[in-house]
Amino acid sequence: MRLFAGLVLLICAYAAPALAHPEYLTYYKKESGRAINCSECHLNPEGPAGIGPGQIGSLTPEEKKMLDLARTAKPGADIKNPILNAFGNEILNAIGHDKLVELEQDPGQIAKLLPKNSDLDGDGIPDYQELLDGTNPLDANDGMPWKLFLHNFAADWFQILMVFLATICGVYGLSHLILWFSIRAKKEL
Ligand SMILES: [Ca+2]
Repeated sequence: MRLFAGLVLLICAYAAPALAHPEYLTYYKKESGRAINCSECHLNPEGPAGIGPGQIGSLTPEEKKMLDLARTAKPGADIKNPILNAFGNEILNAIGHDKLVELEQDPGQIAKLLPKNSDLDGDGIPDYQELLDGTNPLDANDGMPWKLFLHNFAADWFQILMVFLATICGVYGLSHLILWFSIRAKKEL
């Protein structure tokens, strides 16, 4: 009987995704209107609890020590939490563990406390803005389309200008070539 109860508890523990801070997810889902999940900050999209890759149950003893250390992180620290991705660690090190937990009551403050010029995926959209937009700050192809367009246009304006001029010249030359053939054909008639 005791074994059966233990099995039920184990199954319940891993049956549903256990979210570390559902308040954050709920807030930024509502703020952005996008279906973001735990992979915004965690290595595993199902959250930290479980035995899958990047979840607490699969950590090595060394990684468990890193996790304990991460739970003492102060603002400005340089600590790597083994269950967080690069963006999650950026948040942790910018805000500190205690303040982060405290902000469960006010998740909107997280984006305000992040560095304004950090852009981990280099797509031109700052990480804090990607959090507000509900896009992935670690995927340069995932961003609000018009923001990505403006960034790419700013980065590649010279090439775009050259292509535009080449197209104009090509169309101009082709139209005059057709005109020349047309005049010549009329003369031969
Ligand atoms: Ca970005």
